[in-house]
Amino acid sequence: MADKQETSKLFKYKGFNFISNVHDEKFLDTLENFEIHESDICSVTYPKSGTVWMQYILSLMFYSDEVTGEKAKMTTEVCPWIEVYTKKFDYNKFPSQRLFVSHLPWDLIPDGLRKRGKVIYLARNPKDVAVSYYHFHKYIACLESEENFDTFLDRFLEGNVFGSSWFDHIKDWYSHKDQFDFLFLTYEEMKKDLRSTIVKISNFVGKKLEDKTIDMIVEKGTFKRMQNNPIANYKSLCKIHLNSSEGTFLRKGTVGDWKNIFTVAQNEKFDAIYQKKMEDFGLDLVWEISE
Ligand code: PPS
Repeated sequence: MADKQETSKLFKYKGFNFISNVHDEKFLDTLENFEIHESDICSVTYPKSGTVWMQYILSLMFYSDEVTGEKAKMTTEVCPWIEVYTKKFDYNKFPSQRLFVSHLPWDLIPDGLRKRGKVIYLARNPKDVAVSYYHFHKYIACLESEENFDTFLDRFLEGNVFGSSWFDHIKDWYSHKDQFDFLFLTYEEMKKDLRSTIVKISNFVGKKLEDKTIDMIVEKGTFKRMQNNPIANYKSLCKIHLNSSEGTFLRKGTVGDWKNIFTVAQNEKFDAIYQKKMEDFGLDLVWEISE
């Protein structure tokens, strides 16, 4: 097993699980009144749903010169996490077009986003989320990993992870979507047709893109290109902030990887819980696609 350095603990803040060493209660206290600008764009995800992918795509859309080339900045500098305090940033000194990513639940998001700014909610089918999260816990040495997938899956289904329950996250956001200027997207549709998704995003955020810019974003946003790109692959960031040990942040980037790890019993259990929790939620997710 990897060298475990200082293990982070989950802590609850207003009912939602955060991670010590990454999140700070005092900073979280300030978020409710975090000033939101008219042009702010915030991409919201449950963990392991394609956050970093969307972060890079938004960065390329608005700040391609800053995240490409020799002096490129990390995507986190151009499109930071709204809930992670970083000494380096004064968000009010950011350029007028601010971009954010967030894992926050709908009720902890800065209230101003209900009045101005835009929210893009990116969802991923929860079986692939669970598998990605399991590997992430092994990779990130400061997170407590589980002995095996079976015990991790229970933990995930109980919401005993950072981000709490996948079910609550998506249902709460989706059922309150009318409070926000809101676009709902899925990881799977990005995988199926990245170009169309980029066009959808650009229409939503009101950013006109030339065909060649869309081509550039599609090309740079592929899994392989991002995996080999130090600006987008999170390798250095994991080393600094999260004590990375083994594995990789951009791991497989596929739809349906859950089929390689779920047993029949795990799948039946998952489906039963999914059906119960999501029965009133009319949203069809994609569980596999042939690539
Ligand atoms: S985190 O830790 O919550 O911010 O993780 P997050 O970025 O939300 O999700 C990580 C998963 O997204 C995959 N990913 C991609 N898939 C396809 N194409 C591209 N370009 C891409 N970029 C990131 C990443 O590989 C993780 O999924 P898994 O299944 O583990 O590979």
